[in-house]
Amino acid sequence: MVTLRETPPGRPGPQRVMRRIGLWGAPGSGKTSFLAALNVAVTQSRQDWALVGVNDDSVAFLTESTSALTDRRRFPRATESMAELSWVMMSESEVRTGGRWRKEIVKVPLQFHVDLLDAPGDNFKSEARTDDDAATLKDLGFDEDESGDESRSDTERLIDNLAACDGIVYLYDPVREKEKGDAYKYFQGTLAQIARRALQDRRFDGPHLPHHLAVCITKFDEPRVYETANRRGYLTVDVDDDHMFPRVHEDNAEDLFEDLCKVSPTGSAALVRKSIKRYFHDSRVRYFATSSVGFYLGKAVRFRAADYQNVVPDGHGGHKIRGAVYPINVLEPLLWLGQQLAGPTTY
Ligand SMILES: Nc1nc2c(ncn2[C@@H]2O[C@H](COP(=O)(O)OP(=O)(O)OP(=O)(O)O)[C@@H](O)[C@H]2O)c(=O)[nH]1
Ligand SMILES: [Mg+2]
Repeated sequence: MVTLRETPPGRPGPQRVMRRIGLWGAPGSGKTSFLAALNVAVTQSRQDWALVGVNDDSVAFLTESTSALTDRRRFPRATESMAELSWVMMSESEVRTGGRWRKEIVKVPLQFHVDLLDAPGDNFKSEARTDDDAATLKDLGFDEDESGDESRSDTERLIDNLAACDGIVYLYDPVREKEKGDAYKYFQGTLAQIARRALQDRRFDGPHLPHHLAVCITKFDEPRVYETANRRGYLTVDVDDDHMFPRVHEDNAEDLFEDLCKVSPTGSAALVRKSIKRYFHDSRVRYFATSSVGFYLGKAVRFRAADYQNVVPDGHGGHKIRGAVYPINVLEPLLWLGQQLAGPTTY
């Protein structure tokens, strides 16, 4: 475990948020790249965050995947087996203390745990279920989907873990959706299983699941995604960003998701959107346009719309990263979830 800085006597102790955050997304949607970019995003952040692995495997993942992205400029390989990662994100938060007459603002350490499983996306595919499961799912209004159950135990562990989380990062890959139109296949089965577990544990909040959901539209740097956001007028620039990288304002990210749903050849993305609306409380969902690698800068100081593509074909059927990596909205979804789950900060 991580040792925390001692808080002076009489001062509020560290705010420990021991909440769990899960990761969900179809194969190739960018889950491992997102995690690999997190360390870079933390380092580049203007806020003082530190990301620390709590066991050897988690430290090794941080070191190796970050160096693959930044030094070798390679994406991680497709995930073949499930990896358990456990990190602590640490910063400081300002807290108001004191009684009615004497108020003081002090800085206290803030930390939250990110425990997650990085699994091959295939585990999220809809699966055949037992008769009991089928009956419960039917009661909840879900349709069944027939497919194999080879990796049942890994899948069960993954879904149990996701269901027990307080916050979930769901990665939606608009590029895959445009080509394969199968987002719902990797969404509905998992959602049904999470719902079943929430029902068993009496965690439903009215008609809604109790989880907070950060929906990340991945590969925002990809021309088809970037140009859609540009055409719709969703782009904005953070005034504090020296490189002036475009972003989608958080008020428009949901609109971008909706627009991208319309180009799905199967209409599958629209079903994902409907399910999110139906099963998650509006106030617990936020959309982000995310890129793990960001835009190409080269030797320029500022973003150039004429030459922004940071991911190009490697000549062997894969992709390589052209220049330095500037993750966009990788840290932010986790911070948003961390803040939602932390509760009020006033003592
Ligand atoms: N343009 C762009 N492509 C990305 C980005 N992130 C991932 N990719 C592409 O998507 C591919 C798959 O990314 P992964 O991170 O392996 O996806 P995954 O969800 O972990 O995939 P599985 O482990 O197979 O389930 C990468 O090899 C890249 O080609 C991104 O931020 N921008
Ligand atoms: Mg992976």
